[in-house]
Amino acid sequence: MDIRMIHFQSHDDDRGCLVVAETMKEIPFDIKRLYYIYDVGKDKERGFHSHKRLEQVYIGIHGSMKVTLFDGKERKEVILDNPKQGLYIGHDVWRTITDFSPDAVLLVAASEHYSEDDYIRNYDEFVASLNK
Ligand code: T46
Repeated sequence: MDIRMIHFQSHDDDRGCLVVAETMKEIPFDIKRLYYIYDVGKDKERGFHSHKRLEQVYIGIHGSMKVTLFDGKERKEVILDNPKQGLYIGHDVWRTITDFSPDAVLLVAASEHYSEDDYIRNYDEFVASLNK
């Protein structure tokens, strides 16, 4: 599965923590878009789609959330609860994000501008796309 955890550089001292993620270093693509998700209600779920070309890095800036990933062969669950780490997700991975804590903030760095054409939002279509 084309996912991996990225460990960011952190400069911690008695003033707090400063975390750095540089494009083409820790983030393995040129960032074209940033967005963030917060204030997710109890038991609400997000995602339920794959992307045809888009690569992303998810950073659990605050609180915690669970990311469930499936590439047609294996299924993985990752808890994001450390702002010093990012989860890289390549294309063709079905993802759902659940179990947001009330204070959760999910920051996403994306390799492409927003395009609805890049989404596969139907699970059967996703499975069919893997066999092409
Ligand atoms: C992902 C997870 C973590 C835009 O207009 N521009 C954007 O850049 C994005 C990401 C979304 N939108 C619009 C499209 C929908 O009308 O915002 C609305 C909500 O988007 P969506 O239902 O796709 O939200 P999530 O949380 O299910 O998924 C989003 C991203 O789409 C997805 O790539 O990995 O956040």
